[in-house]
Amino acid sequence: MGTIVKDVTFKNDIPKGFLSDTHVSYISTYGKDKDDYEYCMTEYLRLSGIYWGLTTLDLLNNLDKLDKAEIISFVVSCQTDEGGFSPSPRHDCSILYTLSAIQVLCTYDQLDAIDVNKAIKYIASLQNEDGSFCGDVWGEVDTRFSFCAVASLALVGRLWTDCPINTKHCVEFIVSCMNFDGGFGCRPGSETHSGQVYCCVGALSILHELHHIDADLLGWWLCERQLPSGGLNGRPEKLPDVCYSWWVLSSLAVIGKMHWIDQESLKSFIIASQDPETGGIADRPGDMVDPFHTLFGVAGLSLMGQTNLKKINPVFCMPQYVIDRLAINVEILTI
Ligand code: GRG
Repeated sequence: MGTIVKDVTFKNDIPKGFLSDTHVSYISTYGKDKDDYEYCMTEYLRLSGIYWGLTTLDLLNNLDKLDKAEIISFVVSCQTDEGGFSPSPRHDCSILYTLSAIQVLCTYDQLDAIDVNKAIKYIASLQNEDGSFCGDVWGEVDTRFSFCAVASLALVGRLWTDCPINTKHCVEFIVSCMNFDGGFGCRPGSETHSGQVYCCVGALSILHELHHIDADLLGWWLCERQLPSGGLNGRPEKLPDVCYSWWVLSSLAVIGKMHWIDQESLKSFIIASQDPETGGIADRPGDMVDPFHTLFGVAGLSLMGQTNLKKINPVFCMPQYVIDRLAINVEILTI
């Protein structure tokens, strides 16, 4: 008996090309009806949703389809007394939405609209003695939050000048989450997961500490994520999902191993996950689309050089021109 691979098969009626215009229309009309059930049910992640939609439209060269003034005033309304950002007004703040707020404002070059110093103090207040970060006042520790802290501080220009966190301890904590397979988990001893790999590789890249990584070993583990359908999974024995086109591929890009996977079959998987009627991209072919998977599908295609898409930065998941404007230099390993 051969190995049983959990994977998906394509039906005959899948889209053949990249449906740029339908994605512009899907994202630019998303949330226009504030009473829409799906829109109401996603209030708890709205600010990240705005980042996903705005970044997608920018990559698709259609940022002007959004109401910039309305978005900036919404972001401003999400800053709480603690200095951090909540996903929507009247929710608790967390470091996740603080990063999203900063990403949105940096894209619009409007950081001055918020109290940046208060946000910086909030981020620094979440660091623990061992260098790890809590996500919010409730205390959960996760390497995602280390990435959010480092990326936010880099974007507001406070990582290398007047840095309010202990970066040495931050790096030590991230390195303590590295596993025998070259990957990273949420905390020391936790299973490697591609999402956490993205966060740890990204944070180390921003901090210019990639020498801690075994690029060959990690590159091998990341390439093992590709299934016969061309799609990537987040860890062994799991189904492929378009969002890993970002978490896995961007990590490979940072460690200089993107050419190790079959990019043509990954492109086909993303293309097959589009909905030609509504626009947008789903987690896998035939499923319902959403703004999260639409961004990470489009971002993956941008990394692979899809024409008519702006170039994306593999660490910040933001258009490269924004990172250039901020003069941020991430570390990228060469082949
Ligand atoms: C700037 C893009 C960007 C992100 C900010 C929050 C964060 C930093 C990164 C999140 C990375 C992460 C953990 C991604 C994984 C998301 C995901 C689909 C998790 C699902 O996990 P499981 O276990 O799914 O439910 P699998 O696919 O393993 O079955």
